[in-house]
Amino acid sequence: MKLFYSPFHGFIHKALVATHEAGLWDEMTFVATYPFRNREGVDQGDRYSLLPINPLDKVPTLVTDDWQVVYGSEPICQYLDSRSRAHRLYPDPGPARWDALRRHDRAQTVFETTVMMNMEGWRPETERHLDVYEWIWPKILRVLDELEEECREEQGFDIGHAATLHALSYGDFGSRFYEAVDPLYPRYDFRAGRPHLAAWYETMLERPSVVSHYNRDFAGDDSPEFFQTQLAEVVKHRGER
Ligand SMILES: N[C@@H](CCC(=O)N[C@@H](CS)C(=O)NCC(=O)O)C(=O)O
Repeated sequence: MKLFYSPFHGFIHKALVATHEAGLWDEMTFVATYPFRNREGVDQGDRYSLLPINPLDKVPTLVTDDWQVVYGSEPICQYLDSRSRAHRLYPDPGPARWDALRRHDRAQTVFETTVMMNMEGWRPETERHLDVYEWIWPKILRVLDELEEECREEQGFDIGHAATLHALSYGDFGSRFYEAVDPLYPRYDFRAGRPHLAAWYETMLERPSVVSHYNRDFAGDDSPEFFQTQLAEVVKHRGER
């Protein structure tokens, strides 16, 4: 299997957590893919374009051992979970599953809207749209408050929790590393005033699937040449199917 993903390990990647939790880490070839800038902040243009296998040109994109392309983090996590030989992240159909999927969707929306705010910050300061921040931030704050309530109870670990770690850590990453200064809540700390959420998060940082990559250097080859070799292999095998 190959996982094309952006190797910014300053935040927790749901697809990497799912790979690790499933016990499939050693079977995965991790292919560094920069949709925009690399880790040095240099725009990569189309040197890492996934267009031959994904019309959305987005990471993460998974290629299975049968050369099937699965894109979108949610289908990828479901696929990995279906092959799990360790900790399952998706409960069977029933209330526990619907709750996990609800929390997953909530976190995914927080993540994707935080990406939107970060990208808004790439514009020159005078061209940023304040209404984007005013629309998104109240949703995020309500979610954080709901998380604080939920974390009063003992939590298991399912796809909703993995997605929550992804979203919260990405928000941290955004406020620490992006040049954008949020006009409403610069350098916002989700832990402040939310002790139960803060405690849960700290505990989660010790989970092996998080330790696997979070705040660690990417150890592989992140050159465009390696990316292109891996992509060409996929295109070739798909052409032969
Ligand atoms: N719904 C997708 C969203 C993934 C996503 O937003 N990926 C971003 C990187 S953070 C991307 O590849 N952006 C490139 C682009 O939109 O051109 C998922 O969950 O996988």
